[in-house]
Amino acid sequence: MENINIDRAEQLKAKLQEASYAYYVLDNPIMEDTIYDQLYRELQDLENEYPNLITADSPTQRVGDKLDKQFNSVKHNIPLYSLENAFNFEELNNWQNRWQRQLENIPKFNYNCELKIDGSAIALTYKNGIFIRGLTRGDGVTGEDITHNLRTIRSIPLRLNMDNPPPILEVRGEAFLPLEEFNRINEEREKNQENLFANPRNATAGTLRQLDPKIVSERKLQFFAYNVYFNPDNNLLDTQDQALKFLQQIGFLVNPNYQVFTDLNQVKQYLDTWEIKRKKLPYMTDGVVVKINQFTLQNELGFTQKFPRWAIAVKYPAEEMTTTVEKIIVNVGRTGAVTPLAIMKPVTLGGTIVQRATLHNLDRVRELDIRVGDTVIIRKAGEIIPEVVEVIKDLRPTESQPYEMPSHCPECNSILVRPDKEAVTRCVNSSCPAILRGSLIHWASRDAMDIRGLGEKVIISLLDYKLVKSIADLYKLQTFEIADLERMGEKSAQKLITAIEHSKKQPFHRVLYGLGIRYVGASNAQILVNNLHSIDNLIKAKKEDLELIYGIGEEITNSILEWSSISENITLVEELRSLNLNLQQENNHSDSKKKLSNKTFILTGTLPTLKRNDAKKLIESAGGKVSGSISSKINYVVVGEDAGSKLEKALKLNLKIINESELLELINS
Ligand code: 1X8
Repeated sequence: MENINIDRAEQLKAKLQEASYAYYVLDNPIMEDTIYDQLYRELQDLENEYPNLITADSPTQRVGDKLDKQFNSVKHNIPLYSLENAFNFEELNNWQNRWQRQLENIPKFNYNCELKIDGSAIALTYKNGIFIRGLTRGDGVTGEDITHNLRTIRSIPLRLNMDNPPPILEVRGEAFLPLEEFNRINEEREKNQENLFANPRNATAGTLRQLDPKIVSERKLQFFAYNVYFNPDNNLLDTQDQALKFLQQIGFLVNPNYQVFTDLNQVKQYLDTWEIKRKKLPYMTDGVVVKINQFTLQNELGFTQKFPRWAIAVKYPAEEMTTTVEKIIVNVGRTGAVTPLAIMKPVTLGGTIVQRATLHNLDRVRELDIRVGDTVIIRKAGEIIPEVVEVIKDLRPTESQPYEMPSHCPECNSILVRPDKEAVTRCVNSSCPAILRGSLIHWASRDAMDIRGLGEKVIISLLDYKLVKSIADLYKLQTFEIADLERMGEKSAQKLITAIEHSKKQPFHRVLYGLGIRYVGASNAQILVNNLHSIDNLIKAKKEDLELIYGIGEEITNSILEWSSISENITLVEELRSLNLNLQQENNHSDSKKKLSNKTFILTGTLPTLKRNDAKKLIESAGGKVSGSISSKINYVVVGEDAGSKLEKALKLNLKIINESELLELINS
């Protein structure tokens, strides 16, 4: 075994131990659960490969984790197991093979699929039909008595709806906070300057362990029941789906989205469907629990040390992952800006494989102190390329060196400059090949000219073969020229030519954005088009003209003036004109005619009838913008009930404050 594995295992054990202590004892998590799971799995994999690495103190050798003191610890009547995880269909398939191999012959069976709720597992005891005790999962053997808090949950019946209740009946399920309630609680905490809950699961756990049941009852916790045990249940319940129906009958809330299937292909369909649909649910789910439906078969299979053999949790892809840094490189963009990038061991993040993450700039690199060999947490922010959010320093190889930015441009070798006060390092050579490449990529991109089939790889080949030297050259390409490019061919070449030709019809605001004038993003391009109407007016515009436009500040103004003064840019405009691209705004439905055009809004608090998203859509469809942060540039602050710190700031800034009906009047007047 290599030393490197021994070191890694030791580092992982120490880090997991620390995280577990922070979570369970200090009640102050230092790590997302998904990250914990990944590091845990890495350790588990190492230990599987090299069993010598397993030590008695390894976190993998623990059934549960430590308990806190403040609540009474009570032993569970029946232990609560956790579930084995599968992260893809193959692992689900392996699970099926495993349990089937264990049997001499496989009886007729089916699978019951239930959504996995991201909350806290709870065990409830009913004596002669009366709720007498509720425990947290704890370490699975012993839980904490939180009966008084659970009594505040309306979806937990205090008396069972049963004629002859058994002496003891035990129900298992998940307590959770609906997303709307989670947001309300966090808004309130923000108002009171308290720490925010990171996610609904933490908020649920935090609420259940509140010492003041009044606070608990104010937070509208819910409970989905999914298991029931009582004696004798003979002939009543044979399958999991019967148990769910029974739970509903006796007064519990059961998640209605369960379904029974005969084989894994159907299960896969269910997984695929809910991977999308779950995003619309009013509560958090993190996967699907697949259970063998027949209790006789469940009993035959039994449990391992930690898990039932008859159930598995299929987890949806995490938005955060850990991986290791293999290289740090710099990328030169279309403005000459030099962006450091981490090239990492590929991992699946939010369903796609990624191996690059942006490090933004040198300040960020210094702040992270990211080095080759580091274990990092990466996150997908929207649809943009992922970013490194954290370096796990404790997992750093001993011989690592701090990263130094190169002094020269990797593309043209000119010296890089970093003006004082600016975060960005730049290549200022205007004929640097990276600048043309970046301009073309930007021109073809979705929010600009949206030329399908003209991605980064094709653009790089076009440049390699010197087929284009400017944006205008794209419109002069011939099918035969690109058909010869690698992985192209006649058919896709023809398609690409058509797509390029079609892009001539794109409206002026896209052309303007596509030109890539610094600080002129998609929305500024729209503002400029609404006010100036044509490229000629833009080129002619003086400083005073530009600064008069609402939303256009000094930075944009200077950048436009500089751009207009460069003769190559004017030449490009003339070429685009002769190619018949739109260099002025088409008439009719111009945004400037809309009621709220150039008006920026802030929404805060709960509006009496409109959901926040609907209010946003209404404003946007009337041409207005909705901002997330308050500043003196805001035109209207729309205030609802329980408005938080934003209202206070708005008052300080003397902004115009309106309510929902005034907003509707503005839109409809
Ligand atoms: C945990 C969960 C289960 C279910 C839903 N959400 C959970 N978080 C379910 O079975 N419907 S089962 C479970 C466990 O056994 N640890």
